[in-house]
Amino acid sequence: MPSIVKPVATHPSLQRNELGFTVRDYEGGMSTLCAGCGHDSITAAIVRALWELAVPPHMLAKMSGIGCSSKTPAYFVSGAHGFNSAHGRMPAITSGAAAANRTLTYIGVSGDGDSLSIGLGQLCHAIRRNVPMLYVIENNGVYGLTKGQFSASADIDSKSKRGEPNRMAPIDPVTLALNLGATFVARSFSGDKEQLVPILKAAFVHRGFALVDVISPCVTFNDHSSSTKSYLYTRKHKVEATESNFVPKAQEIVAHISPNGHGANVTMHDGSVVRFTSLPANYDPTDRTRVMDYLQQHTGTGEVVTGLLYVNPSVPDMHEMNKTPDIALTEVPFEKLCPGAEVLDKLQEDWR
Ligand SMILES: Cc1ncc(C[n+]2csc(CCOP(=O)(O)OP(=O)(O)O)c2C)c(N)n1
Ligand code: SF4
Ligand SMILES: [Mg+2]
Repeated sequence: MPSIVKPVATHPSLQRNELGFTVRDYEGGMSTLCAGCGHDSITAAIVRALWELAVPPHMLAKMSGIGCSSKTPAYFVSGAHGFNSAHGRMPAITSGAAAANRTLTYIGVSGDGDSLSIGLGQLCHAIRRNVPMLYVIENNGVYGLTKGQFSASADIDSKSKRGEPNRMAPIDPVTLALNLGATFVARSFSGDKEQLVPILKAAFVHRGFALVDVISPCVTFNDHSSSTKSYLYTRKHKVEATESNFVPKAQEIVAHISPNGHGANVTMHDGSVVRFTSLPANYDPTDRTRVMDYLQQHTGTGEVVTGLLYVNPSVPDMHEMNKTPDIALTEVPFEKLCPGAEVLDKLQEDWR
């Protein structure tokens, strides 16, 4: 229990969403992270996105592994379900929870260490299965919680706080996800809430697995002048490849003209729309090959390519692939869950 607790009183002038909740209803406990940590800005963006989407707090499940980043779910939506799993095991726990209850909205918050080192296999299989969840990587290039060792996302020649250069090639979660067939892939920056909130909203409603890699500087161990995951470096080298906003299904979509004359609308499975207001020439956010070509051209340039980079709302998710019941297992009548020895014998016979 943190020593400082947020006051429960809410200012009467605070705006309410369609469920009658204020943004305060989507907050969590007081953060115990270092002041200025990028992870806390991501928390604020998650709170905003959930409030704007009017997700009922009790219908949200917050999942995480181990790391400073994995502490994040404690800091938003106190009224949600939550499971803080073992290091790198959040995807398996989320897959199981979603299989048992598909009616909840799932968000997993992980770190670059949690996701790209110990949990790399878990992440890959959650992508392959198209587990219906928003998967946020709070990417700072280090293991913050264990005092700043390089993680697998550290760039070649990026230096540690003590001045040692990293020699190993990084694993880029965005290209990894695209290679594995991910159906929603985005990258953003903790310092850009304006870009991050609409991306998170689209990711929440996406059918299947939505990966959002967020550069999130670690002020204590990796925010110095020779780091490529610092605030300064990211601000200087951030390139907004795609600009998009999120239009909920009830709202009218008005025509738009992008600055470079190139935009697109992508209708999500629930009827809401991602409106791309600016895209690079010849870029199609629904064409995996073109997106991968674009990223390949920008690899090794030092640029940090951001935006909702790829989306395909038409691929079946884990539930459709496995024909899971529409209701939570707890709601399935006992006779159906346990149909008796005769029915099970017949089932086995059919498989012989
Ligand atoms: C099985 C296991 N191995 C190692 C650790 C030690 N450990 C705790 S957090 C962590 C890495 C965290 O890095 P990251 O996921 O990037 O999170 P950050 O703290 O940077 O947000 C490690 C190696 C552990 N807790 N459990
Ligand atoms: S050590 Fe780094 S990642 Fe962890 S809370 Fe502090 S600034 Fe954030
Ligand atoms: Mg980290």
